[in-house]
Parts: sequence; C-alpha cells; structure tokens
Amino acid sequence: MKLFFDDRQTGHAPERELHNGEFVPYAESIDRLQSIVAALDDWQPVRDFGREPLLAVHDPAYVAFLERAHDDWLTAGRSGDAIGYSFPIVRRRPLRFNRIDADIGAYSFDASTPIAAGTWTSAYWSAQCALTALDRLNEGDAHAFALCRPPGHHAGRDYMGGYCYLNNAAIAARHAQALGLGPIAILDVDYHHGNGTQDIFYEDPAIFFASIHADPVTDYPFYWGHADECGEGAGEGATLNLPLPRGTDGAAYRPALDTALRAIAAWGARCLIVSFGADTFSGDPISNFKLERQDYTTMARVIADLGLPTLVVMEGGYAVGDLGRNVAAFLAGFD
Ligand code: OKP
Ligand code: ZN
Repeated sequence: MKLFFDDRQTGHAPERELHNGEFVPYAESIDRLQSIVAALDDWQPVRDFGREPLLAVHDPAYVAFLERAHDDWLTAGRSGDAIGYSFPIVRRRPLRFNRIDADIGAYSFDASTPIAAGTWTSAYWSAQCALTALDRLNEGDAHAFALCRPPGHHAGRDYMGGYCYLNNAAIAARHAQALGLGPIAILDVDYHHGNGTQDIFYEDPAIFFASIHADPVTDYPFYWGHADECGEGAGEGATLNLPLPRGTDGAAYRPALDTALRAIAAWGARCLIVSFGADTFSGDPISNFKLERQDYTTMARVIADLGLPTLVVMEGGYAVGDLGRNVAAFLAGFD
C-alpha cells in the first residue's frame, strides 16, 4: 500500500499543553511523525487539492480564523502559542469580535489545542495528505495510508480541540463521496472518541460513523461517545458508539471490532476510512487500554477481510518509542 506524508506537517510545534492542572510538554509532538516515517519505507509526495475540499467540511470563517490566529496573537503583543481560556458553552452564535482571545474560545471546545506559528500550514498539509492518499483509492488501489499530523477526529465543522484543527478523515470522506466512491463508512479506532467526525456527520444518512474508544465517563472527550448517541434526524442509526472500559486488551477489544465491522457491512458501505490511533497501545503515556503490537496486525486483517477499498488516516498514538513499529504492524495486516 502507498504511504503519504509531507514535510510541511512538521512546522506545527506547540511548546506545551495544560494537562491535569499543569503545563507539560505537548504530547502531539513532531517526534511522533518522525517515528512513523523511520519505521516504513518508500513515502510518496503529497499533492495540493486546494481549499475547496476543506470547505466542503469546515465553516469558511473557521478556516480563515485558523489561518490568521497566530498572527492575531502576535499583533495583540503576545508571544509563543495562542491558547484560549474562555469557551461559550451556551448559545454560541456568530458574533464578530475584535480580540484573539474571544475568537479562539469561540472556535474551540478545550484548552489542549494551542495554535503555534506553523499550525495552519501543517494542518493544511495534513488534510492534503489525506486527500492524496484517498486519490489512490479512486485510482483503484485497495488500501492507502495517510500519515496525518496534526490529527483530525476531534475537530468539528467550526471548532478545534484535542490536538485537532482540520478533520482529515471527514475531509477525505466528503471528497470520496464527491468522487462517487460512496456509500462511505468511517471506523474510528483511536483510544479517544472521534467527537468531531461524529458531529460533522450526525444528521447525515449517507456517511456511517462507528467508533470504538475508552468510555467517556472516565476519558476525554467526556461529553460525546456514549453508547446512546446513534445519530439524529435523517442520520439516526448511522452513528455507532462502542465505549470500552479502561484496561481493555486485544481479546476484549475484538468483539467490539467485530460488531462495528458487521454494522458497516450491513449498512452497505462501499468504501472505508479508518481513523487509526495507536494510543490503544499498552505503553501509551496518556491512555489506558492494553493492546500489544501483534494486536494491530490482527485488527488490520479483520478490517481488510471486509474487502472494501480502505483509506487509513493517522490520528493519535503517543508512545513515541514504539509508535512507528505499531503503525507498521497495523499496515502489515493489509498485505
Ligand atoms: C487526541 B487523539 C490533557 C488534555 C486532554 C487531549 C487528548 C487528545 C487526544 N492533556 N488531552 O484522540 O489521540
Ligand atoms: Zn486519541
């Protein structure tokens, strides 16, 4: 399978994040990408599909905000990374502000998503990476891998959060739909619930979203990913959440995976996008599942057995020393 990433994805380098009450080094580091690049050979160049596919998912005002936010931060006399501190949890509406602190809060749901000087450029090329890999499916490849970084699955139509700015999987899904590759299913196997992807397609009957993740009763992003969330309106039934308890290992994970894959097949998907996070690994520093490297190969084999053209999009995974080998183990399961 062809592998894609772009060097411009390494410009995004926030210094620190707020974690359990303290500022700590940013977990979504450039080392993550480097670890994966080093573990695999024969990377392909990323192409530029422009802004249109981004705007098929995201609010133009939000995209414009992402692009100018760090400049606004500097203009306000600040230094370092732009970070919000006030969030409109009720009656958010499109007010026009004249202060970066107001904009940044209105466009995020948490404080773990700082905007650094290189953030927009990296987020842009991360999305283009997903689009380039998706294009391989359009050309008839069975599988393709997009080493997206920053990740995307927490980002919604007009908000960022959880290290995510542009929703790479959602952008690829909409593009796949436009190319006539649908019906599309998205399977999110990151440790954390893909709340942004879910929200983007929540009322959409044409894109199925299934997610296996740590129970939000104990784990980020807390407010979404509960088992009773199944879509709304025309999208009712096209969202499936399978939360699992902390401590879940490969054996306990498998029935949930089988359930998700059966649902995707029964729904009639003709194309699959996998939001893959390797933060389900036993050694992950910010997560609490117990999957081992060989479990990733098994997981991929079971997914590949569906027989659908499959785009794998990178999401999380923070055990940097093992990350590249874990991703390689997953991709090996598709061969
Ligand atoms: C992104 B992905 C504590 C604040 C919350 C955010 C976790 C985002 C995970 N540092 N941390 O789903 O791997
Ligand atoms: Zn995650």
